[in-house]
Amino acid sequence: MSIQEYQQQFIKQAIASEALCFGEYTLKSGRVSPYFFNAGRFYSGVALAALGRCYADAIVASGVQFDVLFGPAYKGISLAAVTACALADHHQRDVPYAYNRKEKKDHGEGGSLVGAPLQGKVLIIDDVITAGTAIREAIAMIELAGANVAGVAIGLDRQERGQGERSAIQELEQDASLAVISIVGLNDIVDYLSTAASDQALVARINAYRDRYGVEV
Ligand code: OMP
Repeated sequence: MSIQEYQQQFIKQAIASEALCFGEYTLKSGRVSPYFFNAGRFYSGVALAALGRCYADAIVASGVQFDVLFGPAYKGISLAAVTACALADHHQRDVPYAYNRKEKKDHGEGGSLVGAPLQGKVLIIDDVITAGTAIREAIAMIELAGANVAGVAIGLDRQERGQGERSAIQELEQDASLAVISIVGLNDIVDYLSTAASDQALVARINAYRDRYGVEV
């Protein structure tokens, strides 16, 4: 499928905000990657609003049905909030949202869950899944609250192998039968960069990384 308008907007905004950076980055896995995605860099009102629209567009395009959004602490919290706003402003959908605290409060409203009650089908909003550790924790929290996980929406699918031949995303889709929605995958970024003649050396470095660690998509 050709790249959608919201996907192009996402890549443009990510590069402009330096949320998508190119260089040499050592990942949690120890792999040295020629690019890194850091959603924390979407830190202005314009960038966040654009990001929320991209998540909302990707979610609506996927057709995944859900009742509540859940943003795991920390980065998922603001992502779920801006997505809920964009669904209301641009898709006429008033969706409740919730998030967790990393540390339980024993006073005030108490507990570690904040916002809407976790009921029905829950869509998790996060930035990136690499090994899937953070997402598995969020899934456990939702199930403990007695709700079901409808799926996960993330900004970027790095499309690289986990421990085995598949990516953590493919494992979630195939083994846990979850819908994983990503605004873009690495292949979209490569397609986007390939159109600019000045980026050919960068594309070559990313392709070399992809040959070494990438999965079939
Ligand atoms: P998992 O919990 O292993 O799925 O990985 C998510 C984490 O990957 C994030 O919390 C980041 O620390 C890290 N990360 C990025 O944020 N962006 C990337 O492009 C790559 C990584 C990474 O280290 O793999």
